Parts: sequence; C-alpha cells; structure tokens
Amino acid sequence: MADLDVVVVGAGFAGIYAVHALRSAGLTVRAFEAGSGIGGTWFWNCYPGARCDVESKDYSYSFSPELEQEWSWSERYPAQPEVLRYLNHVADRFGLWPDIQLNTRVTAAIWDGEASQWTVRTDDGAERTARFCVMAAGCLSAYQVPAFRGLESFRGPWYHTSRWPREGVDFTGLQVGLVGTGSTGIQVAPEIAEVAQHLYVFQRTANFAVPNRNAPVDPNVERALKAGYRQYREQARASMLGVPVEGTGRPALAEPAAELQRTYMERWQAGGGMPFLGAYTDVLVDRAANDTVAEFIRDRIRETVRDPAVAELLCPTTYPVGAKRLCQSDDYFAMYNRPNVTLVDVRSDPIAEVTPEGLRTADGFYALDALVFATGFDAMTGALARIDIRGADGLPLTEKWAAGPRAYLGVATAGFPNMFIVTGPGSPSVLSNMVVSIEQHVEWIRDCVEYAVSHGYSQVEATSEAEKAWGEHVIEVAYSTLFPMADSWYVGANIPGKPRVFSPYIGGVGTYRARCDEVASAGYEGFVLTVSLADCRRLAVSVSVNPQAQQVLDGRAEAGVPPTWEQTPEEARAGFAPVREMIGPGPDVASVRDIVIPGTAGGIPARVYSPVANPPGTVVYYHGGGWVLGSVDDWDACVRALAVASGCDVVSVDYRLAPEHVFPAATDDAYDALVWVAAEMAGDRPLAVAGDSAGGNLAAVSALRARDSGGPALALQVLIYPVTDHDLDRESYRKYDGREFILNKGDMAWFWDHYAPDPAARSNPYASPLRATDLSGLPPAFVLTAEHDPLRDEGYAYADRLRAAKVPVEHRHYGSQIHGFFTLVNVIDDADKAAAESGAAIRAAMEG
Ligand code: NA7
Repeated sequence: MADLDVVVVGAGFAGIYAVHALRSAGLTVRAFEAGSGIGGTWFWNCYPGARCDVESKDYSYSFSPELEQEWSWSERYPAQPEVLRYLNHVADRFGLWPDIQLNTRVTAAIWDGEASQWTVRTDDGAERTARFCVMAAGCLSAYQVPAFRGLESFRGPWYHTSRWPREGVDFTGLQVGLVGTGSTGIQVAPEIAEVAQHLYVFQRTANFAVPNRNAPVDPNVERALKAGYRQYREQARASMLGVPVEGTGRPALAEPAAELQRTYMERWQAGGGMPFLGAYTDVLVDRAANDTVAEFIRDRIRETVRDPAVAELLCPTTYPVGAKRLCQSDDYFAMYNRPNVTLVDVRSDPIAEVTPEGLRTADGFYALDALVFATGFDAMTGALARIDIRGADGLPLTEKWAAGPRAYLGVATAGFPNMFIVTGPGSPSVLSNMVVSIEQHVEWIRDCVEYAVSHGYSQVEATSEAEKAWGEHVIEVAYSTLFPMADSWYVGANIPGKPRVFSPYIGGVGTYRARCDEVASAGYEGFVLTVSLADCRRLAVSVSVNPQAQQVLDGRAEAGVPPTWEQTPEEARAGFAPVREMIGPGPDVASVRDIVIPGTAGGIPARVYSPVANPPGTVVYYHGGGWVLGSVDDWDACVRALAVASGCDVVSVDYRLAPEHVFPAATDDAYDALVWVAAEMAGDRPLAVAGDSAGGNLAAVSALRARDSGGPALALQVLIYPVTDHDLDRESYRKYDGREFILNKGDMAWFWDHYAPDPAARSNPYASPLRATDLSGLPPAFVLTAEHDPLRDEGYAYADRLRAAKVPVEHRHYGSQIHGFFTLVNVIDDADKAAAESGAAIRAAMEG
C-alpha cells in the first residue's frame, strides 16, 4: 500500500493550492519544498525591487471567496514580501502546514508499474510511496548562471537574483556589475543604482518595458472590486491571458495613426503590459502591427533617456514586442540618467571572462567589487530535469524530452502514469496570469484523480497519440503568432544546447480551459485509465468522510462514547437509546404489528411492516449489532424506510443475541424465521432476505442454508456492509484499527469473541459464508459497502466470490460513508438514498 495518495513536489502557488485542493478531496497529501519557507518563486526571488508584474487583484487565488474578501493588498503591483505574506496567510488560514515539509528537496521519483505507485526520494534520505505525483516545481525555478570563464576566481561576492541572501546585500559604495536585463534585471538595477558607487549594466539584448504606474490600492476601488469579484474571476478564467483585458477589438493596421497613438498613450499612462499587448487584435500576429507598438515604446525610451546613444542601445529592435516577456518598470530607463550608471553593450563587445578584479569584455575591462546575475532560468523543464524522474520501464523523463518537452495538455506525459505537471510545457502557463492557470490545472488534476479513484482506476496515463496531436496543435498555434521570432526562454534559446521548442500554449486561457473540460467530460479522452479494482482496494485509497457522517462521529467523540470493545454487552446495548433518539421516528407505514414466530428453540419476536395492501413480495430483515447488540426497536426507522422504498412487507426479526446465546443460535433463529415467513406469510409472493452488518451475515447465511437444505426460494439477498468472514487481517481492518469510525477492528474482534467463542466455529460457512466452498446457485445479491468501514473489504470479497460463482450481483459502494450509516435515516441523507436503492433493487427482484 502506498504511504500517500499524492506527493506534491514544491510549495509555491501551485503546490500550496494542490495540497489544499487534494486534501479537501479526502486524499492524503504531502508536499516537499526545498526552501526553508513556502512560496517557490516568491520565496527565492527576494532581491531588492522584486515585484509581480501582474496586478495584485489578478495575481491571487480565486478558489475561496472568503479568502479574497478577507485579504487586502496594499499596492497595485505587489512587492515580493507582500506576495510571500499572502501565501503564508493562505497556508495558515487553510491549515496546510502539517502537509508541507520544508527544507526537503525531491531528488527522484520512480514509477513502480506493478504496485501502481511512485517512489519519491528526498535529499534527507527518506523514501515515500504515493499513488500520484503532482509536479508543482515551477516554470521558472531552475536558475541559470552562465558559465563565464574565470568566475570562480572573482574576489568579490556574486549573486544570482533567484538565490538572493535572505538577510539582504549592502552595495553601498561598491562598484557593481549586473548581467541580464530581463524582467528581473530591470527591477533590481534601479535598486542597486540607488546605493552603489557605480553600477555597470551588461546588456546583451535590449528589452521592451512599459510603466507599472504602481500605487497604493484605493480602498474605494477595492470595495467595488470585491463586490463583483466573482464575476471578475469568471471573466479572468474565460480570458486570453488570465486577466480581463479590454481591447479595442480592432486591428492596429486599420486604425488611423493619431487614434493609434492615443490608444497607446492612454495605456502607457495607465500602466501595465497586458493592456498594451491586448490593445489591438493583430499586435501579436502581424509584424507591421507589432511595429506600431514597438516604435511607440522606443519613442518613450528616447524621450526618457537623455544620452541619445544610450537610448538607442536600450531600444529593442531585433524581435517583436511581446515575443519576449514585456517588462514593466517605473524607473528603469530613467535610471540611465544617473551619473553612476553605465550601460555596457555585450552584444557588440561580448563578455570574455571574469577576473579576480572584475569583468573583461572583448574590448574593455570593468573593475568590480560585486557581481549580480539576473540571467534567468532553465524555464518550463529545468526544474523537472533536475529530478531523477523515471516512468514506465525506467525511462528517464530527460531522455523522453531530449528533443523537447511533450505533454498532453501540458499536464501529463505518456509513459509517466499518475504523474501530473502543474502548468507544464504545452499549457498556457507563463503566457498567462500564472495563478489563474495554476488553479485551473490543480482543479483539473484533482478532478482527474478523484475520477480515477472513485471509478476504481489505478493508473491514468496520457496516450502518445493524444500527446503528439496536442504538441502539434501547440506549435501550430505558436507559429501563427510572432512569439517564436524571439530568442526567448519561451523557446529555450537562453540555455546553451537546449532544443528550440516553443513550450507554452498561446491559444488562450479560456480556450484551453474549455478543451481541458471537454477532455474530462468525455471520461478523460486521450488518457488510458487502467481498471484494476483489486489494486484500488489493495492500495486503500482514502476518500473524504461524508460531512453528515463526520458530524455523527464528532458527536460521538464529544459525548465520549467509548469503543464497543471497552464496554460490557449490557452497556453497549444501552448505548442504542441515544442513537434512537437522534434518529427519531422513521417514515409512516400503513400497518405495523408485532408477532412471535415459533422457532425450534422457542418464540422469535418479530415486527411486520406492511406499507401497502397488496405488496409484490416479502422481505425478512435481520438487524446489525455484531450478533450481540441491537433489536427490532433499535432498527425501526431504517426498516420502515426500506419497507416504504421497496413497497414490500418487511419482517424484522429479533433473533437471540450473544454472549447469552452463542453461534449458531442467531443463525438458527434467522433461518427458522425465514422458513416460517415463507410458509405462513409470503404465500405465492416472492421472498427476499436482507440485513446489515451482522444482520447482513445472517441474511447471507440464511440464503446459503436455504440453498443447502432445499429451503425457501429467494428472489434476492440484500447484504448491507455484511460480515462475511472472521479473518480480520484485511486492509480495511488495518485502516480502521484503533480509529473510531463507529466500528473498528477491536470492536469486531470483541463481537466474534462473544458470538463464536470457539475459534473453530468461526470458519463454519454459516458463520463466515465467504468460506463456503461453493457459492453457486445462490439468489441474486444486492451488496452495499461503505468506504470507512472495517467490513468494506469482506463485502467486496463476498461480491467478487458471488460473481465468480455466476450469481448476479449489484454492488453499490458508498465512497464517503461510515459503517452503520444505513440505519441513520433522518441523520445522514445517504441512508435514505441507500434505503431507496435497496428498496428499488428489492422491488425489481420481486417484480421481475
Ligand atoms: P530572463 O528574462 O531570461 O532574462 C535573463 C537576462 O539575462 C536576459 O537579459 C539575457 O540576455 C541575460 N543573459 C543570460 N545569459 C547571458 C549571458 N551569458 N551573457 C549576457 N547576458 C545573459 O530572466 P528574468 O529573471 O529577467 O525573467 C524571467 C521571468 O521571470 C520573466 O519573464 C517574468 O516572467 C518573471 P538575452 O535576452 O538572452 O540576450
């Protein structure tokens, strides 16, 4: 059995939500996070100036309306510490800490096809097994430091922005070199320039940047947003980029020049990158249209930077705007007007080496006290490549992806069953508001896992065909845009030797979501789901407890009800009084009368429920209670419900109880009652037996005895979480050993001790019907099992044996229910549902 249902790799935005979502679905989850805190990107990138370039109102979880109402952002664009505070608040608020293990890096994930599980190794030397593995390792977490010759000889300190010292760095009075002018370089540069004696910015490629216009959040605007937040989120989900952007809906090339300038200037003044790219319909698909934006931004750079030569160097010219991440900054370009900042063009004068004293380019030398690398990441695939992931037949993921990443919907890859990638290559991911995409992926993954588990599938795997077709679609869409025209990290161009493949899906967040939903509704089209019920049971998947059942459990815990095995039979029997009170009366039945059935060992009290004048059949019902507890009175409500649902007469039998009367007294009474009802009451009408728990045992045994001794013919046996075997060495017993779920392993041992004190007697098929050598010729069965029930597995086992013996079996499994729920009518809605389902099965058997 796997240690966990799901291992989550990483605890950034994706991992945090994955823990919450999967755990809320009742799965056991553990997230491993290499950092000493949660937050992923927002944990590691704590360099000065680190700020999100998506607005705080958009860059936040939407899964909890309460969370979004409670939390207030201080700024339009949140700075790194605030994002981190938010994520810690989320972990606190939803109590996620117990399922997140910090300071632990996942080093390997190895698929074990036979056991249908992943073995996950961590750098603390531990090993865990999990049915599913969710990779939430981040699209931009594997940072890269270029292999500059001589770096190791540098006398001063050097830093990568993504591994910034948490205590901060003091550059006061220092000569600092900064390599890299992407989003990060642009953010950190002005902060360093503020304190350093001199800052040299080594630029290989100029970048487009637009202003943030960052400002404190206006409380009135916040109030208005929160009043309509739900609708706003819906718009975000259906949008192109995961942020509702208002475009003109027109192509730029059809717009008069003055109007074009007006639109761009408005957006420039308002701040933000997405409104720029979304202004016109052709900006990202037509180079001439794109040039109108590019030239507008270049003009603003020329306007801002006083030295025309520096301004020209800062003007990007080699790729379309948007094809590399459009940067955002309020002060980057103006920084070049400072006397202590020098821009060095390392495109024309490339970096040759790092020396102990500084940095040498082909034509010059720069004496430096400290070096900062804002040189980016091995994006999309780097974090996974650093883990030894091996799928079916030991295939390493790095090998499978050697020519470029392939993943169906960007979420799963063929050959790696039960592994999901949050915002993986082939999904909108980095081309969208990550939080929206993360939520969508996590929820889809959760639903897929739930689907697999609830349908008894032990393996979910993307097919190569689906993966190939999706990959072709991703590329086709990408190449219908200008995106592939830049040497960006979107195509892996920033990593020497990385195959050039456009990884993210540019078809739009809304379109992508719709496709994912379609795949799910079609029963996970493009995935192979392997049916292995046996696996599923063996692995003991944990699913959530039904909330009403949980209330019952909580109530018992609060009342301090001791486990049955700690009580005397008398005490335990008295324990039914408060339960009866909780349940209240069952439904009205036209006629109810008490009778005494003449049994071979004396009179057997019974109660006859007649819901209608001319019922289609008669049911003999045996209550539960481990052959030790319970009575017709205690079971009155649920038997009424069954009588009403089936429309049949139901005779509820008060058989003799142990320890006063040990095996076979109860089964003798049960069988005597059946024979008598068949002869004296049923007439020509069909007859069925039914019972729950120990009563289910008596029903199964009565059916067996009737077959063995040529007794009454039965139309159906209704076995509600029946006891079928005395062997307590089953997974469901282990799972509920010592756990109070109404019935636990200790209770069941106690019942057996009272009912069949002679251990040899327990193997008698009339005590343990599962042990009967032959189950053929038995009446059709309706078997009902509950997930949180030690009797679950023997119920399954009996259904399997009956099927194997060609007995028709209808099996209903109540995935979130506890033992005993069938009796709790008026308390647990599923009790009514179960009565209705069993009643319908009885009626169908009687009528058919
Ligand atoms: P980016 O966007 O990958 O930027 C990395 C920068 O580092 C970029 O300017 C690169 O120049 C430069 N770089 C990388 N290697 C070298 C070498 N060897 N020599 C000189 N310059 C080099 O990473 P960021 O951290 O800024 O941003 C990543 C994402 O985080 C961003 O898109 C947002 O989504 C958030 P190049 O352009 O390759 O010539």
